[in-house]
Amino acid sequence: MQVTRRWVALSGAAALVAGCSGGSGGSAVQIEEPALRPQPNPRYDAWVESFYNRATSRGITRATLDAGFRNAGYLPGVVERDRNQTEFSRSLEDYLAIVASPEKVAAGRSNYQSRSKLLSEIENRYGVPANVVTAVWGMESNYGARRGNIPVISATSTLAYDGRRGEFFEKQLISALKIIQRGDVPASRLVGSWAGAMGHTQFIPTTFEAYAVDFRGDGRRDIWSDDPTDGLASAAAYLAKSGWKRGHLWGLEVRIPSGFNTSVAGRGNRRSVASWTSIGVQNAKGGRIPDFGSAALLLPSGASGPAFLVFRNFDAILRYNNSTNYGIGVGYLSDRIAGAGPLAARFPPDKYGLTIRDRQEIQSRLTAKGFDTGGSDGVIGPKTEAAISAYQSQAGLAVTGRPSAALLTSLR
Ligand SMILES: [Ca+2]
Repeated sequence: MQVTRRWVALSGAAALVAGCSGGSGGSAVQIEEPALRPQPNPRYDAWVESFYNRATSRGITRATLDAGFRNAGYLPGVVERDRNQTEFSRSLEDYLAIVASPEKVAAGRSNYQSRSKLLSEIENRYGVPANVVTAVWGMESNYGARRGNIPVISATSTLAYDGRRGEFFEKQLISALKIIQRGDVPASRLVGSWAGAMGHTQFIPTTFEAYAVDFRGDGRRDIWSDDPTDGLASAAAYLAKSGWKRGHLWGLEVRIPSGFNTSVAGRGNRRSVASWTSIGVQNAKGGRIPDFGSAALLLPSGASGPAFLVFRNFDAILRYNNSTNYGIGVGYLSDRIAGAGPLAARFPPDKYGLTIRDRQEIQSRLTAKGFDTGGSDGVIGPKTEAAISAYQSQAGLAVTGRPSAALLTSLR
């Protein structure tokens, strides 16, 4: 993870972790996990005292510091999460199955319609289409359902004190205090993820400072409220400042001819649309490829999987989170929200030689036999692996915890 990233840590991926932090947000939230309640720590207290001096020299008043730290404290659960972050990359197929699941698409369409007036006002002002803003909202906080309820002063001061990424989190802490000082939100409502990502669009404090907007001009930039107005406008403002071009697309799914030289794929190789079409790249859903300037060809699952041609607006999305999966996730979800169907191309079999349908069948058959896989989305996670192991053990098979064609046959 790069600390310079605007969406700290898991961002879009936060929505990928079942039961991840978050919650209903709002002001009177209950933190149930004991490790996420402040715990006595004299060394943390001493650190806070020394921090007071540094903060004062950065323009934070004593009154703001007192308000900010009144109910703040050391949160061991936050350090635990910071230590246990695992760097792994999901396949695009798994990623899209989660971030653009049928439920997420349905919820996106419903919000896109019910918020259409606000979203078109935002689109008019910043030039970012309503469906794209809605998709970012879905990726970041599941349309506001997972805004996070961990006090930001506690979380960022704990991580600044802890020191593994101390400098970065001290910057976040200073910014968080400035937010309180300016009166955007009272200290009691300054909540977010364990890593300090806040509100509907999970801005970290420094990003909030630089990009959040007060859309209706009521004097407060409130991305925490149940009302998503400022949150959605802030996401659009951020995309616009990141170079989003009004009227252009993020990209689209394309088809490549057989025998295509895949070495031309990758974000680093930009060509004109005419140049791509001259070597056989076609719109996957028929018709011509719209021309929004130079474009890169992405083949995230190799030559036999879905192909994408991405324009400059794709790079604007990546300013949020510099991950190709994230960019395609936002783009694809935004298309689905606006009414498009699923991808035209199928994904190739996974490393186990299984298609998503095979994996879904394994999950539903395990579930029917009483081994809980936590759903049948075709994504093999720890729950499915445990269910496979339990089944294998009961059936007298070698316990691998891994899906396979033989496992599927055995389940049938
Ligand atoms: Ca406002």
